[in-house]
Amino acid sequence: MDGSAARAAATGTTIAAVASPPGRGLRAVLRLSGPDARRIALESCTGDDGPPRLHARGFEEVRFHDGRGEQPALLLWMPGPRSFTREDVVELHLPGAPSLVACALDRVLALGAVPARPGEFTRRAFLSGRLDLTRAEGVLALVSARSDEERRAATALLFGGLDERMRALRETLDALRALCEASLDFDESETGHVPIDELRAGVRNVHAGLSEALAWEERRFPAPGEPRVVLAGAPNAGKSRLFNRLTGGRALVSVQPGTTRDRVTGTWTLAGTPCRLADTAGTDAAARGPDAEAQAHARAERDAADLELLVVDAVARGVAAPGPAACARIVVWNKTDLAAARPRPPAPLAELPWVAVSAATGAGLASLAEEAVRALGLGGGGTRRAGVARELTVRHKHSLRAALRELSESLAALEGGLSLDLFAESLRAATDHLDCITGRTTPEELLDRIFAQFCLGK
Ligand SMILES: Nc1nc2c(ncn2[C@@H]2O[C@H](COP(=O)(O)OP(=O)(O)OP(=O)(O)O)[C@@H](O)[C@H]2O)c(=O)[nH]1
Ligand SMILES: [Mg+2]
Repeated sequence: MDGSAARAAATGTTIAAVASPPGRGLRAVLRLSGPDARRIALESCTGDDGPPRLHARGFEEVRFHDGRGEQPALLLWMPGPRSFTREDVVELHLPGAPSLVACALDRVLALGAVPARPGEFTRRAFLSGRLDLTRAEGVLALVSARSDEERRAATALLFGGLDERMRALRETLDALRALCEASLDFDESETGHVPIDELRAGVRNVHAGLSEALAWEERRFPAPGEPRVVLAGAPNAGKSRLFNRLTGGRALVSVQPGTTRDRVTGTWTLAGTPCRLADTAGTDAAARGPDAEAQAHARAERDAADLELLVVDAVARGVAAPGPAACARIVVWNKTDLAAARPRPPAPLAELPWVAVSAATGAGLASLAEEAVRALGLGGGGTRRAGVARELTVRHKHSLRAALRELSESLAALEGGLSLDLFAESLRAATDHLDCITGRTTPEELLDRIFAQFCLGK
């Protein structure tokens, strides 16, 4: 068990949450972790002939009693310490009807479980030493990944690419510090040997290892590119005319719905930051053939975007409620120069941030830019609403660079006659930077911030 295990607090509570996405589905997963998980399973479920067997060999068919009736369920029993959290874990796979799932959750809470906070299962895995912080971040990055690139970057973390490197380097640093401290106890006249060369060579090795880890991290997640903004909305809403206004581009504009097929990209500069703006085909669920392909391209653009501008025609009737967005979204209430335009969007849209504009006259575009700057966090202060993955890599690189700086400075100081005890101190400081990456000494507020980004049930 490593150092993070030492941080494990005996939580005592048993947490419960629905671990499957909200809404209807074939199955919903209710997850419990903690000392009462077993008792709650025994009290809420029955098997063929009496209580469930809890055999830890895969799914067991049971009936779950939610207090009002019973539901067929599959029960998965994962006793600690071999479970994800190292606590007793129970998963109940239930029919994916939201009302049944809500009843089931109520029932386990009534039996003594407490609602899990977002990311609390993973946090318990981290606190019990099951995962270091970088692997826990891998879980987070994987569930929030929006592109193949982000998925690959997340699995590299989850499989321990950074954790293993940090572990090996930390061990070497510990050994070097021990050598320093042992040398302090003997003076040169007694032993005839202060292993300066050995220390120097060892620290150079760690320095090289850290540089390799930084290069790995840079390869894993290349420097964040420019913010990506996508124009989306129904055919004919005015996306291409707006695109041309914002980028000075020449996308085809026509009264004919379905004009844009291939995505077109250009640069929209916001608060001095060049952003990649993409114009896409108008959303059409009924599209077939090449149009269906254009829809797939548009979807991929939306999935990889940091901000979606949902362009809506202020004259058109029967505006559809928007589906879920993968990123921040602003409603662009367009064509407000026309006499028939309604002044504001109807209910479901007006709940989102919205701006009234005219792509024809340019009215409202300054407000749109302000709103976009805010949504992307470009105005200073705010963090960009870009993928979680980008934020994590910034954290890793910051600590790796700090450790590298510490070692370079201490090597230089050693040449200048730095005492061994001060040298040992600076090795300690470099170790602290590594521990901040893996979570041994990560401040509690930072852990809170990281785990708060998880979704419920993870
Ligand atoms: N009056 C007025 N007309 C506009 C405005 N924006 C777009 N239009 C017109 O609306 C029609 C459709 O505009 P496009 O920009 O091609 O619309 P689109 O959303 O790109 O359409 P698709 O590519 O078919 O999805 C064109 O005739 C535009 O000139 C506006 O703000 N005011
Ligand atoms: Mg268009």
